[in-house]
Amino acid sequence: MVDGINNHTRFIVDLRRHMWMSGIEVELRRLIWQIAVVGKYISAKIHESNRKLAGFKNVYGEDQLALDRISDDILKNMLRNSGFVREYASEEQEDIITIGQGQEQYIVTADPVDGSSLVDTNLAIGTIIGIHRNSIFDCGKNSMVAALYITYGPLITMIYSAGKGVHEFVLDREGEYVLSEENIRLNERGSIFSPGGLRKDWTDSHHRYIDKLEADGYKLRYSGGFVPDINQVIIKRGGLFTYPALKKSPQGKLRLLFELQPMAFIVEQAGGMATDGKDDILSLKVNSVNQRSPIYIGSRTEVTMAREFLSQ
Ligand code: AFP
Repeated sequence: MVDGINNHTRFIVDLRRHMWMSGIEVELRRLIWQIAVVGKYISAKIHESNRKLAGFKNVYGEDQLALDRISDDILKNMLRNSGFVREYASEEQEDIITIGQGQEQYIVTADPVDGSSLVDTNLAIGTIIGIHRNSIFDCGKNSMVAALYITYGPLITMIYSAGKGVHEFVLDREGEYVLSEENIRLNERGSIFSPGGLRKDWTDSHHRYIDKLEADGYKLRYSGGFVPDINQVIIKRGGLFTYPALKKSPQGKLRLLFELQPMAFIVEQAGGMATDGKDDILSLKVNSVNQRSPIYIGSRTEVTMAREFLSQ
């Protein structure tokens, strides 16, 4: 039971209780909990920024940190103090950095504020986290143990998977993450598509694939924020997000480690698929922190169809 009324008593399953009931091991659930708490601080910083993103100078002409940098610092400091994290890799850092003593179990990857260029428009943005046990310079299948993302929209929501299904929590007015959707499963096929990149830069095979989705009646839903765009595929129980190989950038735009692996982990756990057009995203070996990859992610029907079109 999620949030039911029984004998006039309201039972709420919060994040900590849910992870405990799911049998997630203690250090991992504490780590996920702490990252979820950081989401509250990042959300406060988004409000404080009052939609003025980078600023770099405040009204007094003093240097100011961008939202991305501040959020990265908050996250890094929290992870350093957690005692569970050995290394940290972030979109905001050039390289992977050591933050533990060496015996800690986990390596965390982060895109602290994805879609920050949308802040001024007041569209949803998010935080994306991957949690690895082994070296991140492997494929996600071998190294990942959990992933989560937080969406800062009209509501603040957190979706996580630690390999035991995909679950959504909403941050309530008391500051508690309360379970709202348990064991989310994507349908075999959805009805929305979210295609990145400019049409003129698409390859012919990608063009043909998108034409097919349009002809089949898929509705266009693209905000320019990876987190809300993937989130709607998950919450609507299907559909497709793609940021393809472009003629001038065959690796596309999105980063394997910070954006694609965590979302692929979650979507696969929800019964969907994620591919670069040929191979599964989680089977791609990471060679560098800033590695990019094309992506087709969502329901099985659409992702399988993408593979077929791209192989022609
Ligand atoms: P920003 O973090 O610079 O806003 O980029 C967002 C993003 O990495 C990802 O969230 C979007 O899916 C993608 O870029 C959108 O890219 P386009 O602006 O090329 O559509």
